[in-house]
Parts: sequence; structure tokens; C-alpha cells
Amino acid sequence: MNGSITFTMIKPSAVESNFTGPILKMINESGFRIKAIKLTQLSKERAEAFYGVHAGKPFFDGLVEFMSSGPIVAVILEKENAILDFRTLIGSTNPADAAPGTIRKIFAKSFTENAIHGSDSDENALIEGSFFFSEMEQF
Ligand code: IDP
Ligand code: MG
Repeated sequence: MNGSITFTMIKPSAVESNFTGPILKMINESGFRIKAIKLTQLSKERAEAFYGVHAGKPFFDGLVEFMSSGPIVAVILEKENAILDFRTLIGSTNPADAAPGTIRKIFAKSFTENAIHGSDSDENALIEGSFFFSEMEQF
């Protein structure tokens, strides 16, 4: 888990609230370099596939509904120790538990609408990045 690449999505509520710029600024100022970026929207089917590991959990339907409700910004990021440093920068999944100064603490609306995604392993960064970027294998 000490590779130099991670994948993130700025989630629909944060894009809708015009937080894309401020969030990317925090990411850059924390030492991450943008390798690829795109504004796009997930269909319900693609949101279900992306979050397939959570299928059947009580929050799954609401998560899929939310994640397909509007545009997201998908980003490949590079930094030494990318996975763990990025998870630290975004904070806990539940923004109520997120540390002060973290992206989720500052920009989240709720547990589900928690502003941003971050990959949890090198393996998942590759899978998730490839979900949006055909050139992922090059990074
Ligand atoms: P992560 O995004 O911090 O890796 P995961 O457990 O992988 O957290 O969950 C994926 C996403 O599903 C979360 O970011 C959040 O949007 C949503 N989620 C997870 N657990 C809950 C919950 O208990 N209630 C509501 N939404 C949840
Ligand atoms: Mg996760």
C-alpha cells in the first residue's frame, strides 16, 4: 500500500455546490499531482458496479442513487505514499468523525454525501482508475 498513485472522485453534491476548485486546491497543496482528470456522470448501473463490494448493505441503494444523481470529477493523483496520505487528507467516512481540516469535515453534507472518494489500496486504485481512464495502466 505504498505506491505513488491513487484515485479520487469529487462526489455529486460537492460538484453541485461548486466545491471542485477548493477541493482540488487542497489536494494540490497537500503535495498531490493531477495525472488525469475528467468531469463525467455515472449511470445507475455504473454506480452499482463501482460500489459492488457494498451491494446488499443498508446504505447501498441511497449511495447508488446519490452517486448517479449528477456530475462527478474523477481524478488520478500521484504522490509518494499516495493511498494512506490521501485517506488522511479526506478524513473518516462519516464526516461527523472526520478530523478538523480534512476534506470531508469541511465539505461533506452527510454520511453518504461525504464530498469525496479515496481508494483504499494500490490494487483498488488501479481497478477504480481503470473504470474511468483507459490510460490508467501507464501511470
Ligand atoms: P470510504 O468511501 O471511506 O472508503 P466505504 O466504507 O468504502 O467508505 O463506503 C463507500 C461510501 O458509501 C462512503 O464514502 C459513503 O458515501 C457511503 N457509506 C458508507 N457507509 C455508510 C453508512 O453507514 N451510511 C451511509 N452511507 C455510507
Ligand atoms: Mg471505500
